[in-house]
Order: sequence, then C-alpha cells, then structure tokens
Amino acid sequence: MSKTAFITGATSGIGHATAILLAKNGFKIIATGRRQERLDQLKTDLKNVTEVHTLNFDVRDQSAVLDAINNLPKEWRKIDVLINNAGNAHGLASIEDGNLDDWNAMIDINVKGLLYVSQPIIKKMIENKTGHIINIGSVAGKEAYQNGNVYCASKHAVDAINNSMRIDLNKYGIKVSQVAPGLVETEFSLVRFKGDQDRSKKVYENFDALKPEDIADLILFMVTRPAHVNLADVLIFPTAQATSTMVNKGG
Ligand code: NDP
Ligand code: 8X3
Repeated sequence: MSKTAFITGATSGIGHATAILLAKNGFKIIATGRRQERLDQLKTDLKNVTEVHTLNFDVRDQSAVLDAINNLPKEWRKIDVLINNAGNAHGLASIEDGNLDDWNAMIDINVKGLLYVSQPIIKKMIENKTGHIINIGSVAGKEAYQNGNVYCASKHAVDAINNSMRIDLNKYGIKVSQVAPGLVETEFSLVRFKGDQDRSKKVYENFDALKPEDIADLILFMVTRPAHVNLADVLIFPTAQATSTMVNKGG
C-alpha cells in the first residue's frame, strides 16, 4: 500500500520539489500552502503520477490547522511522513532596527506553526503506531550570523524541537529527523527581501547554490531507509559553502 506524505509549504521551493519527487516514488501527497492556484497546479501536474489532496491554511492559524487536519477524508488520515517545511525569513536587519512584524512572522510561522501542524499529526501517528517526521531546520539553527538574529532564533528553536520530539516520540517508534540546509535557491530570499528581485538574485550569484531538488533527494533517501535506521540530523551545504557566511564565490 502507498505511504502518505503530508508536506507543508508545498507551493514553492523545497516543499514543492519534495512533493514531486516523493510522488514519483510512490507516495500519496497531502500538499499544503496558502496559494491555492499553486496547490491546484501541483495536483494537475501529478494527476497521472499519484493521488494528491490539497489543504489551504496559514500555519499561524491554529484553529484552521486543526480543522484541516482533523477533518481529513478517511482515506487520508493515515499519515506516514510529515515534512515540516513551511517557513521563511522575513527581513535581515541588525537587532536594533528589526521590524516587529517580521519578528512575529518568523516566530509564529517557523516555530509556532510547526508545532500547530505537528501535534494533531503526531496523535494520528501514535494511533497508527508508525510515523516519520522531518523538520526542515537550517544552518541558521546551528550558527548565528550577522543580522540573522530572529530567523536564527526561530531555526535554533526548530533544532531544539527536533531533538526533543525525537526523545518524546522514541517510545512510540516514531522517527524524527532534521534536514538543516545551507543556501538553496528558492523563493526564500525573495520573501526575505520583500520581493526585491535584484537583491534576492545576488544571494545566489557566482557559486552553485543547492537546488530544491537536492534537498528533495536527501529527504527521499531519509524516508526510504529501513525501519531500524533514522538519519537524525543532516546539515547539507552547497560545496562552495563552509559555514553560514563563508561561501567561496571565487575572486
Ligand atoms: P520558499 O519561499 O520557496 O517556500 C516557502 C514555503 O512555505 C511556501 O510553499 C509557502 O507557501 C510556505 N509558507 C510560508 N509561510 C507560510 C504560512 N504562514 N502558512 C503556510 N505556509 C507558508 O522557501 P524554501 O523552499 O527555501 O523554504 C522552505 C523551508 O526551508 C523553510 O522552512 C526555510 O526556512 C528552510 N530553509 C531554506 C533555505 C534556503 O536557503 N532556501 C536554507 C535553509 C532552510 P505559501 O506562500 O503558498 O503559503
Ligand atoms: C536559510 C539559509 O543562510 O539564509 O536558512 O540562513 S540562510
């Protein structure tokens, strides 16, 4: 029987690439995000590949999240894999200049949103006596960098939640893993810089950044290991990157 993967933030970047790769490898997909037209397009693109169920919610809206998960159609209630991917950076400013709306967005989406989605799915996994949760952290959850302050804090929180979740869910045999990427060329910087295309492009200039498909590859590998194997925490960089800020751009 096909396994089901529930992927948050499947409308773009890492989540979108992961939905496609898991679909091609036999998973049924529950794809979530706020941009309905992209969810519809994903469903259309995968119509000859696998079954896709879409859910439109903002991960910040706790009652909408609960409602969507608790009212899944019967055939979609057994979730084998949860990929907690939805998230972004908002702004890149020194702490004294940080915008409070940006701070709230990062904490509400990257940390609280991840928790809101996880708990009702964890309850289902416990009932089903199986499950694998992949939390998308970041190198920003392993190091702090200049002006990264609250984004780094939100990803350090993901790092801690990932480790603690694995301890708490160990008694149920549920796997918990983190993928912590370095620079991946997605809409991430476009969101961080509020639609500024030029500034966003510069982040990925003069070196080969990771592609969302590279992260999808890793996730596929992780979720297809034998039952007794769990890759607990994987830091993945482009070859040109050595730390959050040390990137070999030549010259
Ligand atoms: P994208 O901007 O391309 O994708 C972000 C996804 O998150 C979109 O599908 C978006 O969907 C969803 N999302 C954002 N906010 C919300 C919200 N409030 N409610 C529901 N869904 C939301 O970026 P990436 O693919 O790069 O980011 C995915 C994850 O990877 C994030 O957690 C990010 O922090 C992490 N990451 C990214 C790195 C990079 O360099 N790109 C490196 C390390 C980690 P929609 O707008 O439709 O709601
Ligand atoms: C996203 C990558 O370097 O902007 O988490 O933190 S970085």
